[in-house]
Amino acid sequence: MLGGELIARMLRAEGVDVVFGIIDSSYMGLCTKLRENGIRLITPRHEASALHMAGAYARLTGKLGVCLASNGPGAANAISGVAVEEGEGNRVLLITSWRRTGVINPDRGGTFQYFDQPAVTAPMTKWTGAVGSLGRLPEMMRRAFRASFQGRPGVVHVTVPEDIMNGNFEATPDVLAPVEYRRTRPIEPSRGDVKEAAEMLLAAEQPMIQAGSGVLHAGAFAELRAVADALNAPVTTSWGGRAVIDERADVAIPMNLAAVVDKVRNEADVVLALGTRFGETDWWGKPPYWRKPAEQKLIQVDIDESQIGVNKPVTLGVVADARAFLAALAAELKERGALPGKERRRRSLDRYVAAKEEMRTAASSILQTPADPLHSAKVPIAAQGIFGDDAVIVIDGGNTTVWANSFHEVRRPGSYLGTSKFGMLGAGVGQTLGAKVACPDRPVYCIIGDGAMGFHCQEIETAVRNKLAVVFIVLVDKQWGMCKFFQSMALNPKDMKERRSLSAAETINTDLSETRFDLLGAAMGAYGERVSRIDDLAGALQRARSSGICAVVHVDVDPVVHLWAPSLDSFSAMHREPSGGK
Ligand SMILES: Cc1ncc(C[n+]2csc(CCOP(=O)(O)OP(=O)(O)O)c2C)c(N)n1
Ligand SMILES: [Mg+2]
Repeated sequence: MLGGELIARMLRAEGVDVVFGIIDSSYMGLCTKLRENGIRLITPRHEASALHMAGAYARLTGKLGVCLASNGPGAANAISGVAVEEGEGNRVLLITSWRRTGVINPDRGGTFQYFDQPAVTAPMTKWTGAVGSLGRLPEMMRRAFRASFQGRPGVVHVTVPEDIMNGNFEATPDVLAPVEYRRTRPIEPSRGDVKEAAEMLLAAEQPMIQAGSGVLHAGAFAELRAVADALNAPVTTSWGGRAVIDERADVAIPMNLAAVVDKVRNEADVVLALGTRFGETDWWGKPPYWRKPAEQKLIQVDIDESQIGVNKPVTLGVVADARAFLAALAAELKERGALPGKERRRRSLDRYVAAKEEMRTAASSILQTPADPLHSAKVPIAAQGIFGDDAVIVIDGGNTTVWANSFHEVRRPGSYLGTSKFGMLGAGVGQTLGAKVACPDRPVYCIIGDGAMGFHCQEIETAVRNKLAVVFIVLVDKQWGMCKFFQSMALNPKDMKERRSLSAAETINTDLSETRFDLLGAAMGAYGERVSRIDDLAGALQRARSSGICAVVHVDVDPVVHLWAPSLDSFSAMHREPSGGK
């Protein structure tokens, strides 16, 4: 058996049915054995896209996202994807080939297509392993799988020299079942932890839930709703955890309604945090965005013990899978029958519902603008109308992301992707393709800035070739909009506020020339349309959707209005240390 063939069989045993990567002779032993092991190979045009495709696929399916990159250049191109997918916390396994064992580690001197791949990725990944001999290949792959399913999801990298990848085992090694080498059941909480949490939440004056990506990875949507509804507890989310709840629910406090989010976090005396780190986008869990730790108890549930109490002191730290914990807590609450204080908590919830309504009404006043030029806020609304609530939306770009986040409403859990921890321009293109592979029967569309689209627009061809009928909606303001806004405010705030925009000559390299993304798409075999008027938008999106192939809709937005995206001041404040009391 070839080394690569063993890898293919081990992938199959792990339930892998798709791999993203660009072919190369250095891992022929693997690529030639994928099909007979029931594994589809989807080939992008850039290795970073392979990582983003695998990451999106993993996030939406709960399975392992596997990708390949070849020794030297392929691995080098994969690096940005490694950084992003690790940062976002997606369960990605990267397999790279490496040059033959005789000339590497260290470089013999002038080795072709060589760099120290594992040394580069080791500090960027959950685990990196370099296979040193054919005999240890099975063990190293098992280590990689074990690491992939341990703790917070992220990137695992295993590099396999070409002579091992394409070399022959003398005796055929056994392919074990996952249960024989790693934990395959979710980590259950102890009964004591669940009881204590229930008591703390029921004794609370005002409990709340903070949900992160951990809820998403655990697929704990129904359990989250059951607990939130039973307690009448409002649910705020991390940016990455946005898609855990239907935002129309009374208990849901959407992240784009920042003033209500702050209010809830300041009023709660007990917080139940699930699979979330209180990172920078959650203001490190600190005042004035959260109530003072001395007045706010925290129950933190995480699958990864090293995350407990890192940014915010805990009252009760629980190592458990979010779904297992929520299911046990829901059962515990049900067992207790009529819950004390539920009516009182309902009255608080009513106040939050009213505050949400007020903010939404204020935000929608922005839409009472003339039809031309086209207002960026209207694009996500029109798109949601055409693609429906079951679609997967991918959001990418600078201000484009802010506009889309502000005016899209998540109505079905697990329907939203972005790079909330990295803000990686262009990653959305690969994510969109990965999402369609994961959810072939759901519409998948991406709202993306013209700057962002430029990073990976070659993947339109990948979508066409692989018959992935996704729709890219490119917001064309002919600028690095978000950078232009912040730069203009820094260089000349007075004129910027008066004239609402500075010219190219007054700013530093923030303007782009026009790219006709509709024609670019058409050149690669996609359906393309250009829209400049709001009245034409819905029709164009509908035609793009029904084209049945990958489509690119170029949308000319008002470049001045586009600069003034909502809440940019709070985005800017987020980069500084919050300065509240203890
Ligand atoms: C890969 C990458 N490079 C640079 C940046 C810094 N950056 C943040 S927003 C932005 C401008 C984005 O322009 P565009 O995609 O056109 O979106 P717009 O703000 O115009 O809506 C840049 C360059 C980044 N986030 N990612
Ligand atoms: Mg732009």
